[in-house]
Amino acid sequence: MTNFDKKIQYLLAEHEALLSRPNVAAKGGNGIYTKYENPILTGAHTPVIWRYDLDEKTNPFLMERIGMNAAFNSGAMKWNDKYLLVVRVEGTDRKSFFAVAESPNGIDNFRFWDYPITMPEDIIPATNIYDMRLTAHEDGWIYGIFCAERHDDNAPAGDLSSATATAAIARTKDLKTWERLPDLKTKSQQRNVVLHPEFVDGKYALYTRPQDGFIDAGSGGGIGWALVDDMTKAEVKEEKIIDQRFYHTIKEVKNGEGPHPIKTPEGWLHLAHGVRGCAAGLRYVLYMYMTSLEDPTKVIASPSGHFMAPEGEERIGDVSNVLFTNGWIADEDGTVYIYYASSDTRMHVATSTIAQLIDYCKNTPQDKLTTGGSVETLNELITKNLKLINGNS
Ligand code: BGC
Ligand code: BMA
Repeated sequence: MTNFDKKIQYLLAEHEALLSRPNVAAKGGNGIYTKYENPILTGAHTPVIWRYDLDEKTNPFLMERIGMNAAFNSGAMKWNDKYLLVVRVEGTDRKSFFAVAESPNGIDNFRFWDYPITMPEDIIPATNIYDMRLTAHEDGWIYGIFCAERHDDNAPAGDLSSATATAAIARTKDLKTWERLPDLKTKSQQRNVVLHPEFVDGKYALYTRPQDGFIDAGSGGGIGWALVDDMTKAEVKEEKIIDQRFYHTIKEVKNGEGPHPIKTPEGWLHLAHGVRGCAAGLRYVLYMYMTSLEDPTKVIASPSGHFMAPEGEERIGDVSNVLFTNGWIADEDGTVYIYYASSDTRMHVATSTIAQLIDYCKNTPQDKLTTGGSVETLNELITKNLKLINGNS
């Protein structure tokens, strides 16, 4: 074996060791979900054949030629008994693209398919695409809705940062070949648009997130809901805000639907992100709510505060202090695999169950929106517990 071949073998063995590393449940926790010790995907998990030219003639130093910076914000679904993620992979060139990674058990051994998704650009090409929400709709198609970002050409000359966010739509039957549909027509810019899995009154239903500008959700109000006749020419005519933002909460500045909600006998379970601003920038956390089966626009449970927030190494990355989610999988046995990214850098999994998440939503106290209200809620629990502890003595 030549020295060059030995170096390749070493590279492949290191990569395989990373991919096959078992993931174990982290100790402790809050009884609501279990986090795991290792991230499930990072830039280093992307295939060696994406990053290295393995030809000694053209790459005698065996250097990385195409750097992969991060693997985060992934859509998720169960597919042929595998736990499958449509990952936002970001190259060192800051362009993100989608690539499928699959695992046999949902918590480790995630492996990327050989090729990333080549998303057709026959509609209007975008500069960057990211954060796909996957929905296997009852019409038989799997839809991917994602953000298409383009430079805002109305910005003053020299402003190379102003951009526009639009909800782009594609559909597939096999996750390999995608048909691009026209972008969602809406009055405002949109990020975080998610397709509900069922027809509602014979129409497609979308969770939306109207925003005043590229970053600013402004007068948008919160997570919206809109019915659409046809996904091949989707247009939001009327938008109703179903989950509002409030002053001095974890979703004061922005919020957005995560993956599509999970149907349970007690209502639809929703996972979303909430954002507040502080001296360190924007802080992104995850929160939950439930809507009614009879009227999916009606919120029936709204636990206060964050469901999950960045902890330990999750706090640090390219965009620190961020947890973001756009994928979860509910298994037949009631286990829920929550796929979340930390700090725009890496993917993690946490597990819970439908029963625990319903209990969390229904029995976590609601936010009374003031310190006085929070202390009142706290005192009620303390008094109840003290009676339990001292009651029979
Ligand atoms: C980034 C997104 C981010 C958005 C708003 C985009 O350029 O790629 O990750 O959500 O800006 O900050
Ligand atoms: C956004 C999202 C995510 C990202 C987050 C933090 O607005 O759409 O892509 O994780 O910002 O940068």
